[in-house]
Amino acid sequence: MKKPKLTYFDNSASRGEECRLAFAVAGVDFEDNRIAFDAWASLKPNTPFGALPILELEGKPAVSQANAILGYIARKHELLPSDEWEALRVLSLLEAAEELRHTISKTFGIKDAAELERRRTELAQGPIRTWGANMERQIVGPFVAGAQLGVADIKLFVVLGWLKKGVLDHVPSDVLDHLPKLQALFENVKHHPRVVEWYARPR
Ligand SMILES: N[C@@H](CCC(=O)N[C@@H](CS)C(=O)NCC(=O)O)C(=O)O
Repeated sequence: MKKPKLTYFDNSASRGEECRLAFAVAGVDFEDNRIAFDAWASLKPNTPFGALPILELEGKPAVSQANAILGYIARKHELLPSDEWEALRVLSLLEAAEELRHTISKTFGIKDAAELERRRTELAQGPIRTWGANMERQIVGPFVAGAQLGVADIKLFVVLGWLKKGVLDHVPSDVLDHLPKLQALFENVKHHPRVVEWYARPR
């Protein structure tokens, strides 16, 4: 059986990284296909929706959409609760995390510096904090569904890691640090042995 092949950009961030991390946490040997940005233009028209990540399984055409890929990995490798309603709740959080990304990405490409500052400040004080408070209420603790790390924890870890890097101008890196359950979740994922192993691997 050929390994599953995950294709994404060669950076440890965003939608591709959370799929890689889900495979790593599940202990799956997968092909980690990383492409350079300058190779993207020629690959793009050959992907299902012109975006990455894509997943290829033996004998099947590529599929896209990070949350669908995460759902597949989670169902197959026990990163979702066995209770159907709990699983549904966890999957809903993957969508909520995507909504946050979409909200923030509306400010990408704003060229005017003052306008960017205004929009990002508004985001940080409003929608991002509201999203965080809503997400906080969804966490049983220490992980989303309780004691066991699952797929939503992995996605939240990557999204929170993005905010914490402070790479979004005018969005303070500690914008969600006041939320204890989200912070504990982030730290618990970061220190999970499989996650530590993933980031310590030789590259
Ligand atoms: N809805 C898609 C969005 C995928 C997406 O926007 N991917 C970005 C990278 S995170 C991308 O491929 N950007 C390059 C492009 O759109 O040309 C998903 O969740 O996977």
